[in-house]
Amino acid sequence: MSTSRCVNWTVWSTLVSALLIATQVLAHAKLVESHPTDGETVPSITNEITIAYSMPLEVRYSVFELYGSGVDNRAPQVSRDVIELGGAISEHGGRVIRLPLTDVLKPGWYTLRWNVLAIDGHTTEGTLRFLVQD
Ligand SMILES: [Cu+2]
Repeated sequence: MSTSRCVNWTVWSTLVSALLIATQVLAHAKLVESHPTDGETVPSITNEITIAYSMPLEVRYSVFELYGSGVDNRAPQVSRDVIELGGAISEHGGRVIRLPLTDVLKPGWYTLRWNVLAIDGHTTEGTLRFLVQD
């Protein structure tokens, strides 16, 4: 094999590897839809948070935590106060997660932190912030 063919093969295999890695990154579970949406203002009667992902989750190994001061803070800061959630309910084969709230949310900003395991074995995480109006 000539030197140029060797170089071409190296470049080609590097490109293929890069593409495979890119495809795997794209295949991770991503948040595709939610209620509330990030940054949304919602009425206090909201009784659950719903999140849809791009691929099914292993809900038992996924963590959802809701933080909020419960006071009327106007800045979307992350509070240390954890708001109790009911158990996560998985629907549509694990793509849609419903998180029932056990209590009426007081006005103020809330942050949902999620760290989920998808069926492809990869974990992804993110936050969702929303404002409960007076
Ligand atoms: Cu993945």
